[in-house]
Amino acid sequence: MTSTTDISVENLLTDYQVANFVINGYHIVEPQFPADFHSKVYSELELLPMNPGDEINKVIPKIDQVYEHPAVIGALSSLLGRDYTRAAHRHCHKNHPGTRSQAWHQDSLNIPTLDEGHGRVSDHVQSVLVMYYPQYVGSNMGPTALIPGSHLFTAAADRNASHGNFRDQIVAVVPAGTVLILHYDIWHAGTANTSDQIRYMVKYLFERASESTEPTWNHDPDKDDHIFERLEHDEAALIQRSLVSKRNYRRTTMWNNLAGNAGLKYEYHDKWSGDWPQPNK
Ligand SMILES: O=C(O)CCC(=O)C(=O)O
Repeated sequence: MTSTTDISVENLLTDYQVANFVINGYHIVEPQFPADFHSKVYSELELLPMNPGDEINKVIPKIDQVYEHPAVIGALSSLLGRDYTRAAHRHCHKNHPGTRSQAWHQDSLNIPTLDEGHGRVSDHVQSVLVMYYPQYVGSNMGPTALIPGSHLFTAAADRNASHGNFRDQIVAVVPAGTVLILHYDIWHAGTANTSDQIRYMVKYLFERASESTEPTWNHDPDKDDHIFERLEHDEAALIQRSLVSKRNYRRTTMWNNLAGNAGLKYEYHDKWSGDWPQPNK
């Protein structure tokens, strides 16, 4: 759990960044460390004789410093509230050269009988995955792929898992030390490592502990109209037209759940009336 003394205002997200997260389901932080910090983490990872699982932070305590960096704390406080907690589960992915792509998946299991925190929550941010890459990840080094906006859909078929590429998917080609925060429900996958270098990625999970009564980021109520416009119109990955209203409703509900009493007013309107579509020339 964080204490408010760890949180500095300049590290909190802006309205624009929180809207990006609601729309796309991810946010990237590049915490600043001394030049050799991440290469030292990489060297320590290379020395591990086995995967320590949840104990990765005990074996390499430097990794906790990444997750406790003020820039990461600021982003997590903005998305999960200031009293967010760190889950006991952690995992280090070691992708050797030759590792094949993972199947697309959501980490949330959506099994109602499991403890709270394992269901899908398409209108809130209850949990996030936080992935740390101690080395530069090039496009051939097994970057994490994700489908922007896919955290908002509960009806995505399990057979998505057997698909290859999706239109509008993105891959996280990132500098050493990047921290990628993902909504727990987003569809993602590790991709093939066709390089000659090992790609490490360490994953922690963080959870919301309480409902926010006000925005926990740098909120400016004067931006509300602009934010509402973005939630209504910004594309993440292209979807079928009839799903747009459901998506937008979930976006606004997610924003409002984060914003507590400073929520936006959602009103359904028929945006399809008006000019007929024009024939393609
Ligand atoms: O290795 C990766 O980039 C992704 C791993 C992953 O999908 C996961 O930890 O859930």
